[in-house]
Amino acid sequence: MSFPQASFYGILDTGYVLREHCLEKCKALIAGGAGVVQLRAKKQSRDERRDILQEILPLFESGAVPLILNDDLELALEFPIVGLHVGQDDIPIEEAREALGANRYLGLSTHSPDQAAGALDRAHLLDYFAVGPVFATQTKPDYIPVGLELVKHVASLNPPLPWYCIGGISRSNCNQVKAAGAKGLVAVSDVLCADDTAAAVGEYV
Ligand code: TZP
Ligand code: MG
Repeated sequence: MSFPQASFYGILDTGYVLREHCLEKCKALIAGGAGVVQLRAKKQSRDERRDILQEILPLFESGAVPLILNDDLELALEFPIVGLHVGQDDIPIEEAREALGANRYLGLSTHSPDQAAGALDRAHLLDYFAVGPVFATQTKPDYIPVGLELVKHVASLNPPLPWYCIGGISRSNCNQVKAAGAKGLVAVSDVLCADDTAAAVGEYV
């Protein structure tokens, strides 16, 4: 099992998608060519998150596109094919890896050169890491943007595992992020708020 370094990583974020549109938006992310999909359902209860997961799970059963759950280890463990994404303030990756075992994916958010170095130091525990927010974003308003400088810095380290740039990325600025050395991009609001999410993802891919 090796995690893909896809050109586009999609996030089904319930801050932008009504419950009744989750399945359709998730299908659109995959149809557009997202190489990974994360469910990010921060406002929901675990039961509500489970309900969304159960609905979208059949889309991932072929194994072609990994499904990652944001920050709910216990719920991820209920589903054999679901991986986990954690932030710096969530469960430590040592504990998460121990609980997940070797056969599930684990990703980590990083927001500084030190945190990126920490991800590289512990690359044996991780399947991928994310770097951001690159630009200011309403999706994660309390974070200071890391800018293209951190993208360039991480690219210069030539990470031995997949990594994704995230935060404030849109179809109009993504070329700058690519030019800074990004391998894979995440855009949340830009594709989820597009009328045609699949077409928007397709433009990135
Ligand atoms: N982590 C860092 S920035 C971010 C997350 C979840 C939000 C990205 O959302 P958008 O709408 O693509 O700026
Ligand atoms: Mg978190």
